[in-house]
Amino acid sequence: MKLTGAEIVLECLIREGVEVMFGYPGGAILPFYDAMTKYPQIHHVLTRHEQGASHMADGYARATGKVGVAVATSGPGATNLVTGIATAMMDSSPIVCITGQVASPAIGSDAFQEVDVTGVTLPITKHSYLVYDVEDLAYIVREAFHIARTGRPGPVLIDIPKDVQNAVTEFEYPEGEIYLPGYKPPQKASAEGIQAALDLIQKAERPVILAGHGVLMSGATKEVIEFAERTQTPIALTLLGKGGVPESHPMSLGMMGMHGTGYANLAIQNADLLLAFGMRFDDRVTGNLKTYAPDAKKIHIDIDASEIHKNVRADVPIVGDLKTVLNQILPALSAVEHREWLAQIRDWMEDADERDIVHQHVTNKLLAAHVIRDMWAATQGNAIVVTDVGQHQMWEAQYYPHERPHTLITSGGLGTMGFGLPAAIGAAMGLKTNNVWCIAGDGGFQMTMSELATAVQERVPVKIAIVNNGYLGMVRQWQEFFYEERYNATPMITPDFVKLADAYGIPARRITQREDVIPAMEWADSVTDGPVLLEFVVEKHDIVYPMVPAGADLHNMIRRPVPSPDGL
Ligand SMILES: Cc1ncc(C[n+]2csc(CCOP(=O)(O)OP(=O)(O)O)c2C)c(N)n1
Repeated sequence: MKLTGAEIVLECLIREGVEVMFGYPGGAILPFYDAMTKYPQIHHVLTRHEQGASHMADGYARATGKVGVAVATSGPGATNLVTGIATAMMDSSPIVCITGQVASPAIGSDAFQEVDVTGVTLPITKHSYLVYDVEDLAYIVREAFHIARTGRPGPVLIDIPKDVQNAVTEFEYPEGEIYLPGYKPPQKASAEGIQAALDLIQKAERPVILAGHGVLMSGATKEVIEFAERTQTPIALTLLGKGGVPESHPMSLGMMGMHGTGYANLAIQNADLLLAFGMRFDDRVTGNLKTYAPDAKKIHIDIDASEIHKNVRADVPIVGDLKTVLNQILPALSAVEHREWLAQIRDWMEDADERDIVHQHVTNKLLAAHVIRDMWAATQGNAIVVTDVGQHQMWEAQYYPHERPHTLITSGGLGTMGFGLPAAIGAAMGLKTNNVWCIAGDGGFQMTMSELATAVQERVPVKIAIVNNGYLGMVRQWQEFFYEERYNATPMITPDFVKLADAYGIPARRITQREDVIPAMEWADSVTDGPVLLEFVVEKHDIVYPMVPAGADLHNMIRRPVPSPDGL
């Protein structure tokens, strides 16, 4: 059958199982938008900004495990996708971005709305294509989805000149194996690697598992728990590893790193073996690399060979899919006890008042940590939470324990403000649920709040909680600690968020007292036919404790001071 390039792309998207795509039209992508009218089985969501489209595709991908699709025109449309692409790259989220490009004879002439977007995104995509020949399109789309979702997932960009979208050719879907000799994601570990790991595991007296995003990506939750239980090894989670292991599990130490639990960080610093499962030793997790876990041997299992030895030298490096590798290790793993080690960690836990919400008790002020803890109670810990970036994100990580994979969606690697609302819309659309809560700061929310209109237009029942402290809170915290309280450019006025919501036709409430938090949550829960917004006006000068200052030793945490009479 003879089809245009644009139609070929859509035919391929259908075969890839794409049901929804997020985008914004423009001249260079118009043939594709016109062809969409013949393919109503794929729903197109018109965002209000292309950044919203790439974050929505990302949120959709992280929530569903499927590939998210974002579409934009050439030039400014394509560059507006960039932050979302970089965010997806840093957090290994599989998205495919389709961009229009000026007609191929005009490429390189500074034509209207021409940007070399494959050049711009080269370092922030897993792979990118500029398609010159309509004959290549079908295979390229197939290959792009394959690359996005296999191995270590990530974003792939396909840039299609307008003439290639219009060109007509015979369409035949390329069946059969994808032939990519230079791209063979590893699966199994070598027998020697497994043996070397087993030797270290059996010898260890103070082991700690570092569970990262890879646990969720490879679906290795069951295997990690089995490993931890049989070897009595405590588990510290990275931010993106949250949900990979139930935080109520007796072996869970909660989150590690800059705002992690004191006892997770102390356990890591005192360990004699670190088992890094699908994590990449990010600087927010390690602190000062020179003093990081000085006595620990390291077993590092990761599907991406380039992560091995990148930040921390591994004694036993294993490149492979975590679930597959753990299934190689488990049959040979005998039960061990670590009584003294676990008793020591329990002592540290008892000492850890930084997570103890009781110490934050104040009667006349609403604290963000209390809001998050009450949200956890009201949702019985069962919501899919999508956060923005800042203090509220860290309080979420500390006070909203997650029991299941893919129930926390957050920008970890890039720390992208503005991620929350669009990613939550993508997640809610993908999961077709009204159980998605977006938690955003007043700063980050204002970056992409134009997507409220998208949520209304699509009647997405996303629940939005703005934690309004009148500041760029996390930066204010750094200014308080490290810049002698010079609060330059961090106090910020906000619109009246309740009126703003009203302008969009979104039901909304403002909450200023703790006793109103749970009733407001219950009210929000009753709104199911579109978005709903709660604005929590919280204490302005609050601090996320504990904090390992950037580059400091992991055990040198700034802890919560003894509470003053008003509790702060
Ligand atoms: C796009 C972007 N710009 C700047 C930053 C730096 N930054 C990190 S946290 C933060 C403050 C966030 O403030 P807000 O959204 O109000 O949340 P809060 O920290 O108060 O919870 C800033 C500016 C960032 N992470 N992303």
